Amino acid sequence: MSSGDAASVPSLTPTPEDRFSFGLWTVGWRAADPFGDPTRPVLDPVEAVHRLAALGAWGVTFHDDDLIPFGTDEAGREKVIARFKAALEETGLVVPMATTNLFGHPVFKGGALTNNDRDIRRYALRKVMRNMDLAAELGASTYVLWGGREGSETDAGIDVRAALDRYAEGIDTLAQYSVDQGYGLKLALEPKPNEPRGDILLPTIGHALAFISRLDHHEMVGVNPEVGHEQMAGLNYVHGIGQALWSGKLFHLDLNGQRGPRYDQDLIFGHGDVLSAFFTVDLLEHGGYDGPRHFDYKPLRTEDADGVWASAEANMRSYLALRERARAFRADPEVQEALRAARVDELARPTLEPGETPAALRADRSAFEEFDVEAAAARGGAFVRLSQLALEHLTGFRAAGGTGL
Ligand code: GLT
Ligand code: MN
Ligand code: MN
Repeated sequence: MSSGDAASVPSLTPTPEDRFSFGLWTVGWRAADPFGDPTRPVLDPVEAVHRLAALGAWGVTFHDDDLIPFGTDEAGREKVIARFKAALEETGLVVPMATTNLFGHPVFKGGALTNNDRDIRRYALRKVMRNMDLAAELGASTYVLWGGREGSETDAGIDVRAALDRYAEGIDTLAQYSVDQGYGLKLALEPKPNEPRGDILLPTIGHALAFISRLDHHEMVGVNPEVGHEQMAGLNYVHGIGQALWSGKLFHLDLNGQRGPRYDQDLIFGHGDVLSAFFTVDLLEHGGYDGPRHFDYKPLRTEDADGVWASAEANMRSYLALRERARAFRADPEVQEALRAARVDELARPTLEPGETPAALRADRSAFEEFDVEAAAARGGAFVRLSQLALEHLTGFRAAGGTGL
């Protein structure tokens, strides 16, 4: 544990045990934006695998079209897959998750699984199934569905209830396909409020969880929440993934950075709201999440290839630095004392006594008639000290033993 002296400064060098994974579309982003052309050349997925492995990553994820360009014929597809598999074998990188591009081709401009055009919905399902076959073959356990084109720009053109019926039908069909094929793939829905559509269906973690509860195959469908997507909606990511964990639905996640409600920035993890990133890592490390630490970011458009690999490394170093700071925070006796002072532990105690009935509570005079409501109202919450201790740990001004530097 860090005590502040150079010899014991923890390493920020990632290893496969840290379970860091990256989408091929992240490091491979060519940086075209609505106002300008790409600033970087095409990145060979095989090179991406080698570079990520050399940096200490554990896994790589992909959309069908990231690996096999749209329209590639069957022979070409087989060749690409064989090269990719060889790179995985050489490096030991795993494929924990895969997903489908249901947003790039103009055919999906009006949606995929919820397109008004039934033939397009059937095409979209087939496109997903084809890549589920490959995901299973490569050993993935999670299949992500981001419905970026499921939505509308005008409320006149969409029947939301019918769209949700078709969305549910699509997800249940894919879940059934995984069962029928014996793939063992669980599905993870990724919420986003807007962009590229004016409004996207399942805009937040909460919407997605409510939707999942209505599915026939609800037990095999969870969420893949992205930091920036919740923050675009002005929501608290830590609370969002907290509720997903509480629901047993945090199947996977997309870590990145965002600076408030604006366009989807996909910054390096920690390069947006750093205090929220600290509490995100604290929750993941201490809240029972054991899935991949997956980064979904875009290397800045200003960067060349060196900048791309520096940014991949930066995501992992941010996570490791925050993990170390979160551990120091939890280990600090002053923090533990401050947590007790703020009664954080008391919230884990059920409000009713074991076996106490509503009628018994109704009859308990100490809970109401004799309760000193004014004294309770006058008690301070003691949250400021706790919050400041977190900031002082985050900024490195306190060491694990609880001493200021
Ligand atoms: C796209 C989107 C991401 C999703 C990817 C999965 S695609 O890049 O912006 O947030 O996670 O489909
Ligand atoms: Mn994402
Ligand atoms: Mn994003």
